Amino acid sequence: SAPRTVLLTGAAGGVGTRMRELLPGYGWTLRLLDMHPVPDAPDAHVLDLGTADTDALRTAVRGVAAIVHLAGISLESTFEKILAANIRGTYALYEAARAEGVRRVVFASSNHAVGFTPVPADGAGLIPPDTPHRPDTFYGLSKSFGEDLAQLYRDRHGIETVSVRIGSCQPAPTSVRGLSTWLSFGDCARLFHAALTAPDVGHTVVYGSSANTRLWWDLAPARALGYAPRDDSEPYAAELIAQHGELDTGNPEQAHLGGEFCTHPPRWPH
Ligand code: 15L
Repeated sequence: SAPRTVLLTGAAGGVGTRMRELLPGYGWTLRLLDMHPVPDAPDAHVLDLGTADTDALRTAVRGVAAIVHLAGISLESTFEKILAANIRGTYALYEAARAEGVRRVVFASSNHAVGFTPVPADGAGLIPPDTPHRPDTFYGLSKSFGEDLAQLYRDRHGIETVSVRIGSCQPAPTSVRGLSTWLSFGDCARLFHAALTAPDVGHTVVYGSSANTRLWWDLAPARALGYAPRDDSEPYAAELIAQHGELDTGNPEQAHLGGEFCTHPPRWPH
């Protein structure tokens, strides 16, 4: 087996594409998986986790030290599509990991697992990872499920997972909400590397953001894994606030961590 080889699922996606560039810089050799062909990666495992046969999936995970699981629908969709891609897909991946003896998963959970949590008032405490699940969509529900699945595989089978409730992993924040939720690509790679290397994580849930001045949730659990974020969205604040106005938690679209996912969720186009 290859101690520094990581299987990256969703390797052709928005976050996966950037992690393909950045994670090798931390010494990881990547094996790639996606339902779509991965550009410039003829060796990628091209399969749909929701429908793949067991043998193909076991072959994809065989011998890796860990899995970074990004694959899935990343916006709201029909329950049936979420069920196949995110719920069955994540189950199938863990089952293959169990069968092949893979010991560590980094799961791309989402703030939308707790999206209906109210934005903390000024001076109130930051939201901790053990706040109750309050999914804001079927998409968020699939992330709540993934976190519970990770706990099950930890307790029954000893597979360790860091569930990272990613905020908004984009080149730059694009909304006033994003000033609180932004995760730069560089910090995302730093956090995934910490989650891959921290000892004895059991099942640990952390938030995934840069060190934003306007954070809503507690990054201490991520820092405890060794994550040292370098970015802060604050330099984008003046322009975004001039354009859109200050955050207004009296507006239902801005009242909860999940933002517009709570009122009119963006939908998966495919
Ligand atoms: C997510 O979970 C989505 O995958 C992403 O597209 C963003 O919308 C992000 O959350 C967010 O909350 O900004």
